[in-house]
Amino acid sequence: MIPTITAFESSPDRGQGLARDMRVRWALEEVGQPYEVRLVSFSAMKEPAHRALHPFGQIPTYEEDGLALFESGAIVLHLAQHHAGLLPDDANARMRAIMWMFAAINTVEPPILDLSIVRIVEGNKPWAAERLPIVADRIRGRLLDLSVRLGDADWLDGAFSAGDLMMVGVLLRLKPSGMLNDHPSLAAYVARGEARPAFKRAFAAQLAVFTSQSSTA
Ligand code: GTB
Repeated sequence: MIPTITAFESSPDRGQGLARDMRVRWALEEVGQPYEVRLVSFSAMKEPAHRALHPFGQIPTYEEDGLALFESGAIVLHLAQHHAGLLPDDANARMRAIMWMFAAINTVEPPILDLSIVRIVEGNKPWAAERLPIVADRIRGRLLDLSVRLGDADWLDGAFSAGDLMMVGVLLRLKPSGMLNDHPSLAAYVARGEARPAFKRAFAAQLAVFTSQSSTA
């Protein structure tokens, strides 16, 4: 059975690849697994039918045979465990790649999300101007530590893995801020991820959702 994922029907980022279905699409492309996409509106995401798949009423979700998953990290891990190409064979190296997936979504991503929240959701609060530099400093700290660990390596731990896929997916959200440019090695790391043919196919697929809508609007 071809798996089905869900994505935004109306992409708020206008197809820049910032929504989390991008990571799932990228992983599917890396492992060569064809997939279908069901586009959901913001209101449909909150309906019981979608909440049965995703208790928090969000995208992405993943359905395949008897399995339904939510959480982009869990979906990418599932794909990496069931297909060759995203996790090393060696048990220790495999676990380290999974560790980097957790580091991406649990250590690096939270302050990056906070930056969006303080800018977009809390931007008109009287304390937003004070909070913004604090959040930005937390991001800078994470970027510095990550760049030190990456050093001059291409990827975080040997060959490209699901850990890199998640880390690049998280860092991409920072591109518009210019903060990555303080660390040329990290900017180059993200660019290496974006240069992968699987990334390009995934990016084009999610962009097509937006461009097809704007051409018929
Ligand atoms: N932890 C979950 C995961 O990793 O799968 C988080 C899922 C999530 O946040 N989904 C968002 C969603 O469905 C889309 S990705 N939001 C709708 C809602 O909560 O009602 C977050 C996102 C949205 C938009 C942009 N953008 O436009 O730039 C970027 C990222």
